Parts: sequence; structure tokens; C-alpha cells
Amino acid sequence: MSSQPAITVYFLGASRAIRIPWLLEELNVPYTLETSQRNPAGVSPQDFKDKIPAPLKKSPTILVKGGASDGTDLVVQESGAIVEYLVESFDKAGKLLPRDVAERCRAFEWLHAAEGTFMLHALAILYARWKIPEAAREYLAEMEQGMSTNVLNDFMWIEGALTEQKRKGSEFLVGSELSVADLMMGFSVEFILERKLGTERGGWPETEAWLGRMMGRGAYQRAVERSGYTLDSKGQFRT
Ligand SMILES: N[C@@H](CCC(=O)N[C@@H](CS)C(=O)NCC(=O)O)C(=O)O
Repeated sequence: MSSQPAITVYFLGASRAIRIPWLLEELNVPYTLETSQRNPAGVSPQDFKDKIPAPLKKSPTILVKGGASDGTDLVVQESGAIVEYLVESFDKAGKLLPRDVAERCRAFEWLHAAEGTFMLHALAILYARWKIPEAAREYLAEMEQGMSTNVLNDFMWIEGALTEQKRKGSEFLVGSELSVADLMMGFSVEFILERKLGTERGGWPETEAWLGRMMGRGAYQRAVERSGYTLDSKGQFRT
């Protein structure tokens, strides 16, 4: 794709949608935001869902005017798929995907682990908190403890990777530059730490320092400013 078609990002407040404007800011690709805050129940208001042109009605979704091969509009849902599409289409200089094949595979691992491993394990805990019947609530702490084993294992993985990266003199999760790994993992780590979803039995100094560096980037800050993103929603986060 040579020219840059108009991109609309459907952005629900306090959500993993932040990955997309952050990436677009890093690549300097123009975009429009269609934003909504969550309703008092913490989910997408119906009028916002009605606007999202994808079957799942979740955020993020993007609409790319004339972005399909036949010139019709293109709609992409799932943050990992959106990241892959945007990088393939607009990162012609290959800034966000390491060239080295082993590093590229590491970046793909994190890209998929962000949702398929980290969020999966952490959301199991969150859903138990929300959905456990009152009569079983006395078992919640024990359940959370059991389920946190997976989250701890995940965090040991990222803490170890970042420790190794630091030893090599890198500030990033893979290679020596920002990549799709950082862009996808930032929200997952922030969300899990912020909501205390199983990480409390460990210490994560390198992970926290990395997250601080990512959140301090100019592109991230611009994305936050434009979208109004914050996770500090007093428990209002819903998936
Ligand atoms: N795996 C999907 C998850 C999408 C998702 O669950 N989005 C949430 C926001 S973080 C949402 O739209 N929730 C609102 C609702 O279901 O009402 C992705 O990575 O995009």
C-alpha cells in the first residue's frame, strides 16, 4: 500500500486499545479516534458497540477506508492482528520487527503471549472475582492463589528476559530497538500489575522499570493524551 488510507480506531476507555494509537504514533501514521468511556457497569455502552463495524464489537477495532485489496473498506479486530496488519502495511522501514530471525521469532512470541498467555491467565483470576457465587466467595482467595501460579510463571519469563536484555545493554524486550513485543506486552503487564492479578508473591524490578520506560516514550504519551487513556478506573475495567 503506497498512500496512507484513513484509519479509524474504535477506542474504549481503560482498555488494551491503547496498543493501537501508541503504535500509530510510533510510526507517525495519521489516525482518527472514535472513543467511548465505559458505562457504569464497566462495559461498552450499546451506542458505541453499534458503531464498531466488526462482529465481536470489542475494542480495539480499526476501519481502514479503502484498505482492502479491491479498494473497499477494511475492518480488523483483535489487537494482535491489528498490530500485525499495521506493521506489515505501514512499517516499510521495518522499525518494529527485528531483522534477525531468532529475534523476530522472540518478538512474535511476545506478540501472541500478550493476549494468549498473560491476559488469559490473569483474566481467569479477574473473572473469578467478578463471577464467583456469593456462597463460594470464602474459597476465592484459595482459588486466586491456585490460579496465580500461571501468572507468576509468566512474570518470571518476562522478568528473566528483561534481565538478560539489560545485561546485553538493551532497554527493550527483544533486540536493541522498540518492537511489536514491547507494543503488545506493555498493556498486559500494566493491567496485571495494576489490578494485582496474581503477581503479588514476586518482585518484578526489571519489568516495572521497562514498563516505566515504555510509558515515558513520547509516542505513548501522545497516544494517552489523544485518547484519554488511563487504567486508574477504580475497578471499572471489563474485558
Ligand atoms: N483479544 C481481544 C480482546 C478485545 C476485548 O476484550 N476488548 C475489551 C476492552 S479491553 C472490550 O471491548 N470490552 C468491552 C465490552 O465487552 O463491553 C484483543 O486483543 O483485541
